[in-house]
Amino acid sequence: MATRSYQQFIGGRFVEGSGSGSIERRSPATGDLVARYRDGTPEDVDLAVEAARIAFEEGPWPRMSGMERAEVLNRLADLIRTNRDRLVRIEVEEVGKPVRFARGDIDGAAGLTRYAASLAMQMAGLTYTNIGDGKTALISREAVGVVALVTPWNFPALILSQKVPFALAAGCTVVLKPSEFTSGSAFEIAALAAEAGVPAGAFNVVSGYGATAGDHLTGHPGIDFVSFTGSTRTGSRVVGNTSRHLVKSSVELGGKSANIVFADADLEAAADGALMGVFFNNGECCVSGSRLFVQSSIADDFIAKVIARSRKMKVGDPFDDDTDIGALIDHNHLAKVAGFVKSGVEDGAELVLGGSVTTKAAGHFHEATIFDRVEPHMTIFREEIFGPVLSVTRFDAVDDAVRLANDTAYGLSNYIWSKNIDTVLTVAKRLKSGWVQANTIIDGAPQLPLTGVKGSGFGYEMGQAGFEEFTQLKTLLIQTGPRAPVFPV
Ligand code: TXE
Repeated sequence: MATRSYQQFIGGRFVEGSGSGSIERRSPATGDLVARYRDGTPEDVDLAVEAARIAFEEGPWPRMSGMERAEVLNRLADLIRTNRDRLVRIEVEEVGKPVRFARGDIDGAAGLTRYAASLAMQMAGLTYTNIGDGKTALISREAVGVVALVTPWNFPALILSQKVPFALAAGCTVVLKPSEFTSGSAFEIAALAAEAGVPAGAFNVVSGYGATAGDHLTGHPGIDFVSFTGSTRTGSRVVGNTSRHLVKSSVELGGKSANIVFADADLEAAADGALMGVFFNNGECCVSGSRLFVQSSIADDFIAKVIARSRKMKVGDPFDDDTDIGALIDHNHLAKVAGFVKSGVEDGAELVLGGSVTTKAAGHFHEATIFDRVEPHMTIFREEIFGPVLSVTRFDAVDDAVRLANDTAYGLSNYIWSKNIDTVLTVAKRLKSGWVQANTIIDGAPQLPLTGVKGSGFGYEMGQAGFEEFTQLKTLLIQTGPRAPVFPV
């Protein structure tokens, strides 16, 4: 595939944009120039917000019936499916993720879009007729308005699909700022949305850097709601931006999830889960199970099993169907991951597998890496590494597992492996995270909301709750018949 060049997508068509700069994206696996995006300026953002505002106030999209919006979104889901190979290729080239995971992302994007279409038809309110003589109250659910969406680089098409179709289903209009590393699929999907019948201005994409385009967009006075996915640090800045204009926001941020294996678990399944928890998507995943807690009575054997399987992880060409771990997003991130590994060694954790930047191929690769005997004071226990690096900690009692799991600034997801339903339920209730999965890991469906607590943010993605983020309630109270005077004459 030749180098792809994208202009800004504003008002239903590709436009040059106001700035002269461009962002070059090189494949993190090969170094080849794979894409060029415009270096979006505040003026580009202003134009996109204006286009979205006109589309919201005057355009057909918010006024179309739920059925009509659902038809358009279902066509978009079909188009994502028919363009699967192209979208997969873009994700692999720009992100460096293994192709089999990229296929799952694009299928997931189509699935989320189809689910959002079904919600467009379910947008309903509530009526009260029991609040007094002659009184009727109608509580209606309305589109929140023009929404700003900011997405990260680890699942470009998938995470935008956790936001865009849900916003469109509600009747909102959208300005999306994708990551400066991986903007290709956002432009491709915006063009497909136009082909599916999303009217001009209802879905705009502006590429650019976070500090310029992203910051201007999330602090824009013309926006009614901001949905952000990214780092905790940037999320906190975004919430600062939105608070200036008292704009509602939803922020899905980093994580440091616990993956807890009890002695009575199906240990084969749990071992596979341990690998999935840390190596899926190169470990560049907010819901990674990057802290593995193993009950002491089975620890030696179980950890040996996990190490033996991890040794087989194939690191390299992300286009190879057999590759398990592809290239990390860029050299800075690779250096950051390597820095965490160094700190693990210096802090006294036991490096039992890997630990090096791999020399197997050109590009930004890191070996599957495992540390045993990791303790809570160590940096690798506390910080989100976002790479193929697993921390293992042993525990004795259920209480210890819960205490260790909750000993983090984050609260996005946690995982439990046990055949005992009492253990599963009592531990799940005590874990401080928006998401808990038992005997499965990094699993899900469009119907299931994702949310964080603590440093992992707030607000919902996906599910009915994720849809409702893009709506607001309006209460209409009507008096029919005579109203008792408050100041009788
Ligand atoms: O994230 P940023 P980065 C974590 C992960 C990773 C670290 C840094 O630990 O190593 O964050 O990644 C835009 N106003 N996650 O630096 O900066 C930016 O352009 C508005 C977890 O890439 O948060 C991009 O579109 N927007 C995470 C998006 O924010 C701004 C996924 C994310 O970038 C902005 C990614 C600003 N001032 C990283 N500055 C997850 N939750 O899955 C940047 N951006």
